[in-house]
Amino acid sequence: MKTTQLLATLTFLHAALAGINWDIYEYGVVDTFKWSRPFPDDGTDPGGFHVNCRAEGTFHAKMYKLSDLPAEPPGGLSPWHDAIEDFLGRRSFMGSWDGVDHKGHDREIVVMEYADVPEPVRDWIEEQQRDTNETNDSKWMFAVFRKPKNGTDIVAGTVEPSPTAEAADAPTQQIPIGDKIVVFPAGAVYEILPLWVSKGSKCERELNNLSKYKPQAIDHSVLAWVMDHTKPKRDLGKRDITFKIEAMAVTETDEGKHTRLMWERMHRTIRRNERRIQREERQKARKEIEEGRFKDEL
Ligand SMILES: *[C@@H]1O[C@H](CO)[C@@H](O)[C@H](O)[C@H]1NC(C)=O
Ligand SMILES: *[C@@H]1O[C@H](CO)[C@@H](O)[C@H](O)[C@H]1NC(C)=O
Ligand SMILES: *[C@@H]1O[C@H](CO)[C@@H](O)[C@H](O)[C@H]1NC(C)=O
Ligand SMILES: CC(=O)N[C@H]1CO[C@H](CO)[C@@H](O)[C@@H]1O
Repeated sequence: MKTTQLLATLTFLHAALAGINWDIYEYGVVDTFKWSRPFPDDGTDPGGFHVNCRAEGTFHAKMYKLSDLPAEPPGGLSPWHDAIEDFLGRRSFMGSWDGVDHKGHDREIVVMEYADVPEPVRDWIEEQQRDTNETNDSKWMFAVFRKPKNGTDIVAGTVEPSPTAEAADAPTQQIPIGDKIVVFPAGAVYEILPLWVSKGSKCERELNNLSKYKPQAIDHSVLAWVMDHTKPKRDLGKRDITFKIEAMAVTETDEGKHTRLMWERMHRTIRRNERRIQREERQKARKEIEEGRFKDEL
């Protein structure tokens, strides 16, 4: 092979492998994680579907391990240590990116400035929080905390959701958005990916409608995936990461529908034939037993 060819092959391999999260194979994935990439990662459309609109966004966050909890910021999360432990302790861990579970104190959590979280996501988080109560808040996977007021201030628990528009005149003490952070296992974002990139896109209404969001393409659905996420440079004491989300609204093409129906018909025919063969084999077996008994009696 010529050097140029070899280089081209290596470049291609590198690009292909760069997209793989090797932690999946090294550490495993939590049982509850059922998501997989619903469209090709090379920018082409999902087969048999027309993409009506695409939206994407890149977000800045910090990624910590649970072993960082007792350490002082910025390397650790000591002001929120007990509050985060309490929050996570009452829920089953949803995994990190791709549902990966690094286990024990190596489990990862994402921390973001609440102001960096898009408005539709904040609305969803607060709706969940209002919806639940003391006895059952396990559905609510995003913990919103206030920032400490000084170097010795300890944050005791999550903040109350901001009042709804109707209740906005209620005399509550509002914490400014810039004084709040949100903490969550990365695996929690997959439930609501389209909300992260809906704002300002051409299909904002569709992306904001979570009942259209599906794990796999069907006609008139919304698909989304975490296309990329960086790792913190922990060896340099850094926790910063970015993650990129892409969402799309799709409709099935006529050709896609035609092909799907053909496959479905073929599968039905194959299943019918399998059942017929099984039936015939059972009959044959019964007949052989009866004939065998007849021979024995002779
Ligand atoms: C709180 O949640 C529990 C358990 O899901 C439920 O039985 C109860 O009715 C809820 N209470 C309120 C006030 O929503
Ligand atoms: C730090 O802030 C907390 C909460 O507001 C307050 O109770 C405490 O007195 C403050 N400590 C100092 C040293 O300013
Ligand atoms: C959301 O999508 C569902 C399913 O397509 C549809 O029935 C519903 O009307 C939509 N809701 C809104 C607010 O557009
Ligand atoms: C006690 C109780 O109602 N637990 C429920 C809390 O919510 C989660 C998720 O919605 C359910 O799985 C639990 O059964």
